[in-house]
Amino acid sequence: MSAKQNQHHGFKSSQKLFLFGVTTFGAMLAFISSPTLVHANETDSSVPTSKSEDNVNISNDNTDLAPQVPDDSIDKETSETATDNSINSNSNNNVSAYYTVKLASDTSQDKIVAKPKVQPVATKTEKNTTTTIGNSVEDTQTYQAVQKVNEKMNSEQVNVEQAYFGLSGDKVVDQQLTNLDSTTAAKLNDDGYLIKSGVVNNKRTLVVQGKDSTGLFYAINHLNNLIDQKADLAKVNISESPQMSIRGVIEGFYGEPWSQQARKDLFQFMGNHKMNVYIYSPKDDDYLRKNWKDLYPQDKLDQIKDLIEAAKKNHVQFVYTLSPGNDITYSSKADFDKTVAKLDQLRSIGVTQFYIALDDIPLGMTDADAAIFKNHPTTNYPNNPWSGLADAQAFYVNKVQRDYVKKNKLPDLWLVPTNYNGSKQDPFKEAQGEALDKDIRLQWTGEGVFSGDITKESVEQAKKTYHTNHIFIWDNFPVNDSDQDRLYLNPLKGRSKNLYQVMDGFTSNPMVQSYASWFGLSGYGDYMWNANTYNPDANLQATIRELAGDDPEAITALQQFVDLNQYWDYATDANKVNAPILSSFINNFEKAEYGTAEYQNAKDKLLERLNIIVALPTTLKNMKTSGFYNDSLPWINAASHWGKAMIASVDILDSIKSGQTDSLGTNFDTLNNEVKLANVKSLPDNRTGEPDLVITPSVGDGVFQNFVEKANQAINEFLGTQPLLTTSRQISSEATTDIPQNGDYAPANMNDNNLDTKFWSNRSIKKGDTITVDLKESQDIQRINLHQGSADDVTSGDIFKTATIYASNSVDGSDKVAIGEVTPTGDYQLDLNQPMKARYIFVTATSDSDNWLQVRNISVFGKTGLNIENIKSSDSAKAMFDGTVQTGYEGKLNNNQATGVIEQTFDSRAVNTVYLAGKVNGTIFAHTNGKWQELGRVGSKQSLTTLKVNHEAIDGIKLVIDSSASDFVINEFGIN
Ligand SMILES: [Ca+2]
Ligand SMILES: [Ca+2]
Repeated sequence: MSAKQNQHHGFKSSQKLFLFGVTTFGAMLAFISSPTLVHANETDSSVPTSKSEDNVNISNDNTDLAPQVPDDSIDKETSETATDNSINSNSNNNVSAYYTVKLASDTSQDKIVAKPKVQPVATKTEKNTTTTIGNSVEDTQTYQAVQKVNEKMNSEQVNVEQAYFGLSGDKVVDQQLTNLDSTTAAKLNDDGYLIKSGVVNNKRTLVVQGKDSTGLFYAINHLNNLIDQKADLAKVNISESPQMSIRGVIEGFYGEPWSQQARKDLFQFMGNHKMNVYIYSPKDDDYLRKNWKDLYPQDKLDQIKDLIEAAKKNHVQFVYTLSPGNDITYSSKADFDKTVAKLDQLRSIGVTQFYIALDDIPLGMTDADAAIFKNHPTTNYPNNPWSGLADAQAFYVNKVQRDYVKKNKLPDLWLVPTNYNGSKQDPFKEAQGEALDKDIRLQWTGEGVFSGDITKESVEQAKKTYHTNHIFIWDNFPVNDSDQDRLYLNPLKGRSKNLYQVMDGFTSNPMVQSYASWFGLSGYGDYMWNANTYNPDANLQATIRELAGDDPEAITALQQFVDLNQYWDYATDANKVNAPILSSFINNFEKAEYGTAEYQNAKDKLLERLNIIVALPTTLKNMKTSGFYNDSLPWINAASHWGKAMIASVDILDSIKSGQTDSLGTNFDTLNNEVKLANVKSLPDNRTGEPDLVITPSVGDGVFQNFVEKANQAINEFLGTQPLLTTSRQISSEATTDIPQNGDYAPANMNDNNLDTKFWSNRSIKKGDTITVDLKESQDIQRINLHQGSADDVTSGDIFKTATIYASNSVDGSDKVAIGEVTPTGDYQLDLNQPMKARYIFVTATSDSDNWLQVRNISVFGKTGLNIENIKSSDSAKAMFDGTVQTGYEGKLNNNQATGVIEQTFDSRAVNTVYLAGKVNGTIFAHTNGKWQELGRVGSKQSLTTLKVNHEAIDGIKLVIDSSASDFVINEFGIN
């Protein structure tokens, strides 16, 4: 990509994708920032559309999922009630063999055996239900499920005398439906079902019919729930039919793949939520991506086979993905043969649906391909720069579809293309759309890689630009591989209710935490089944109950924990919320007038709520879905610490209002300790597989921080803190760099003292990249201020991951001395303990980064008045003098035998008090009339000390830290 291309305004957002290594492609930035694409956007309205594509009705295009293969067929010979074994049970016209199950109500449920044990018809009693299973039910699994529900009906003594179960077209079951004046399941969409009841021949009758075995499976689950809810089964009238045929999950994130158990538990969850597709595509399974040409070794193959079987039990189709794009030669026969060998291996263990993933791959071609696939004009692009690659990929994918999938009579191939988002016309989509086999089904992520909302119009447009009638959505929700500090427990929102009319379905890309993903997945299950009845909030509450179990304390706890994880950055503004439940308690507390009964009540309620949060690690331990607890524990622990910090904050605000400030120091101490514990890095970076715990879990969606900030602000007001700005001469300098620049973002922009202009690299930061500041002559320096990234308040983005600042007197750095480490903040300031002589300053990256670099300004200053002696700290001294107790300077004595000194001198001024917020043993002095005067002591307990100075003119303050003092923290040291 050239620098010129980088200037395109689309660059910034696309770069973000790349930087954060989203599940989807950084590679997309090339498309997004391509000047040709700009052209495409401009000409978009004139793009002719195909008439035939305007009138697609996908809702009638039922799934081409592989049919459910019957399990080992039931041994009908053993049935005493099989009346005609000679009849082909598959034929809708010849149904006469029926199995009637009559089980005693005391039959224990674990008596289920591999082969169905068919009982003779027993005489009806008042208590028991006579159950008839239509011979349309051929597989053991379904048969056993009916047996089991029959046992349950009997043990629960439901209000039904006879029950019928069968599939669509089953004559006897159809007859019962007719007797009930009901239609049959024949006209329902695949996977639909009926549960009907009424009186037939004076018997209270229940009829359960699935459109197919999956439909019956769902019906039985539904019936089980009705029984659990003590519903009156004599008054049931249910007809359910899915709006979308593909209701799935794609395990497609970066990071450690889910465990075998987590996947199996997921399949069961999916079955219960009527989801029917699982796409196996973990980015870190080397055999499907990095080493795709290698066959699985037997043990790995066995594991996949085990998964396939577990999926099948829950009527979930296991789809296998191959991602050959990293090193394939699309035209190579050898590579195609490798593909066939791999797919054959997977087919041998039961996979029938295959999927080619061409996401996150290099945008080049091998020389062999490049010689064959030349760029050529397409309908709207006379110079189509992507047509060669698009053709190469289409050649390969079409060949897999034609010479493997169709040849073996498998369901049509699925594909995620390299260019998988946005509905606007662009050269790649057009070129590939014109070349691709029309039966291949495409995945698409919506207008964005993450899409806050997805509309019917957008899908219709995408179908035109991709030249396809077969599209389904890879939805990057609730995936968190690019935001691994977050758990997304917010319900699915922002997908139009009418999407089912134009597309086949969704697969949700879930989180690294499999069980925590169930919140999002439950929403997909409901939404994809019937978007009209899907209610996000009701779904959320139902999922809370499902995962929490029966313990009311666990339900309340989970409700509160879920509330703390509701903000999704990509949601449309209307759907963004920050801990709404907790916020309402805080709002009531804040708006109540101090001293009123309302205030006391609101304070009590808030504290009660905060105590629920504090107790989360204990109460959630008792929740039913322990996998969720284990997945979420780092967030649960962090929330608990925030809860404690919040309680201290309530006390601080309350005591300052009341004037009873004795406990202020203790509460300030608690607040600081708990905030520190809440910020412990307790998560690994799963994306890079770094085993170290390097990420702080984010929880509370900013609500904790805001409230704690208010308590700190109250302390600031109590102390009268203000920034103690020391004046210092800025040294004129010239900044240069060896890092290539992006567009007009020249190095000279780095020290024009204008924060609106910047240097911008045109690539990611590499270890050794250096910014050089030339001070023209060797002179005293003490402060360096670096404004990096897009704004002063950023802590990530286009900033140094790690960098060292050196001072030197030679341009080659031969005598350079490290003087500071740049921290990840947009406004980094280094204050040296004492001034030092230097001619050059170097800022050198000490690690590679996925991020590019922006430097808005770098300036160097002379003596500042700061003097620090015998203290070791990695914090910026600025934190002691920035006017807020929220930032602090932690350190310890270099030499324990001597005292430490922190001294700040400034222009003489009239002062009322000298204050110190911190935890340090020492003596405070003020400089007045040319000498240091002792003002008082500060102790090692957290203190908020104010010392009167009586309006004397002073020009310096000093803290002498006792020798042998332990580690200390100084939040703020200043005057007012
Ligand atoms: Ca600038
Ligand atoms: Ca501070």
